[in-house]
Amino acid sequence: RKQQGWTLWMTGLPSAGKTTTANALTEKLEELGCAVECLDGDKLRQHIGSGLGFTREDRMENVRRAVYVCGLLNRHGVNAVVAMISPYAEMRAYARSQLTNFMEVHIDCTISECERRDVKGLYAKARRGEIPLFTGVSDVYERPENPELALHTDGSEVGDNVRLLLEMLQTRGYA
Ligand code: GGZ
Repeated sequence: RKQQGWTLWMTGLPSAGKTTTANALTEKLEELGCAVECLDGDKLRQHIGSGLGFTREDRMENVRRAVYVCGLLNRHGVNAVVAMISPYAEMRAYARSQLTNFMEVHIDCTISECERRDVKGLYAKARRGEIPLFTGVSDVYERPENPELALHTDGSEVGDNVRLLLEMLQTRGYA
């Protein structure tokens, strides 16, 4: 039987840098010969999230599906790097309860910096009142209270954050 994999779960505001950090880490891990899959909320919504919106229930269902996929991968020794807003403490606690070798990483960035980046122009739309449940503007983001790691993306380079993530994985014997 293969050894059980791990799941590294990145949570944070829209435009905080989850996707960038997750992709950079995944690339690095692949170079190191690690079996890893990156699951991005935005992509998951395109492929296995049809019909899901942004109500609490729909976000919970979105996370539930991601957790299920992570469980399948981990069971076969494939590790998972997840990048999802996952704004509610309850859904992150759910992920933690379902997965073994689970690590929660807060991709922390001030809302003003996220809003300045506004990768897809959604903050601007939300400010104009055009998105009723937009995380950080018209919907809550519950900051993680006890994440395994918190990374700042305003003022730190992606490469430095990847190094910190690798250190955490190595400390745990995961990489
Ligand atoms: C938050 C939204 C919303 C609303 C569309 N609230 O930065 P993006 O654009 O590419 O990634 C965000 C993505 C959020 O999907 P997640 O699956 O990560 O969210 S959750 O974990 O809460 O289920 C954003 C876009 O979808 N987007 N409308 N109202 N983000």
